[in-house]
Amino acid sequence: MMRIMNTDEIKREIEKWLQNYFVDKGSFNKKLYDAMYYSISAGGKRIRPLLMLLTYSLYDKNYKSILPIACSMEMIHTYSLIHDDLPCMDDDDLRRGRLTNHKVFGENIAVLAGDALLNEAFIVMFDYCSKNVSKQSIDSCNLICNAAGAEGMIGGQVVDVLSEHCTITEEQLLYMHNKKTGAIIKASIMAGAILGGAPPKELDYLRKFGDKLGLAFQIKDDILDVEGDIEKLGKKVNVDEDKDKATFITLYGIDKCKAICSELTCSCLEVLNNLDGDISILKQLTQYLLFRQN
Ligand code: GRG
Repeated sequence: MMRIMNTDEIKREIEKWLQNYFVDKGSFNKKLYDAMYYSISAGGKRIRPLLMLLTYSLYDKNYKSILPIACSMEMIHTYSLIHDDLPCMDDDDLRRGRLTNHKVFGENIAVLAGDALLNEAFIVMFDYCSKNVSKQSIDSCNLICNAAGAEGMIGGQVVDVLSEHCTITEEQLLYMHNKKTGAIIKASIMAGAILGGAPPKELDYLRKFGDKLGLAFQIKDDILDVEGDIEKLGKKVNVDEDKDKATFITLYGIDKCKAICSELTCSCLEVLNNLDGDISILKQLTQYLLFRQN
């Protein structure tokens, strides 16, 4: 009998992999691992690894074989959160329901913990590639590295930093969010599909899905910053307004943002309908992201 997968089961595997990875790490540098593990074990929705594993599962049910790559994505994401919270960036003291990394470990260790998580992600990816030598593994890791870099997440973050207290165009705002948030989400989806051996036509559909989902995710993030609950979010609200940041809310207003977010979600579901595999869990996750409270 075929076992039915669900997101809770996959999330448990992600948590287990991450926990095992950090067991008994470090000596004189142990504080660094403590700081890395503090932020990575603080929870979080694990959307990026989940998306990667679910997309992979469309083509190969043995999703556990790519857990290292999926978890390296979570390492990259967590590094970006640690750095984003630093005093020189957003200067936040609450993240994932806990004090931010620098509030607990100090700014110097927090910077290094972020750096080390990014490096650790590269180590995990290289290790996977050397054990699974194939064009798919190299292409997917290459894609992830690009999505995290100057033409991806960091590129978007730069526009975010430079646009504080400024008026920016719709084009700049879209660039900022497509890169800062969208690039890593899309790369998770595409890397999963490439590793699973998706045919080119399906890769095209998943690229479209990734673009739309990344944008919907960021607009929802902007909505939650205005209407969310600090307890559920595990981070401060009204941060964008306090920091005088350009967001989708400042550009379109909250009602239009909600409408765009719903339209994008519908469009994501339509794109998924073109795929041959069992898209039911991917659809559930897409809808959950629209209605999420955190
Ligand atoms: C390199 C100095 C330096 C800084 C990098 C790139 C960067 C800092 C920050 C950008 C990352 C960022 C905060 C993007 C916004 C994306 C976003 C909506 C993050 C929250 O993601 P969720 O909701 O969080 O998935 P959880 O906690 O659930 O994982």
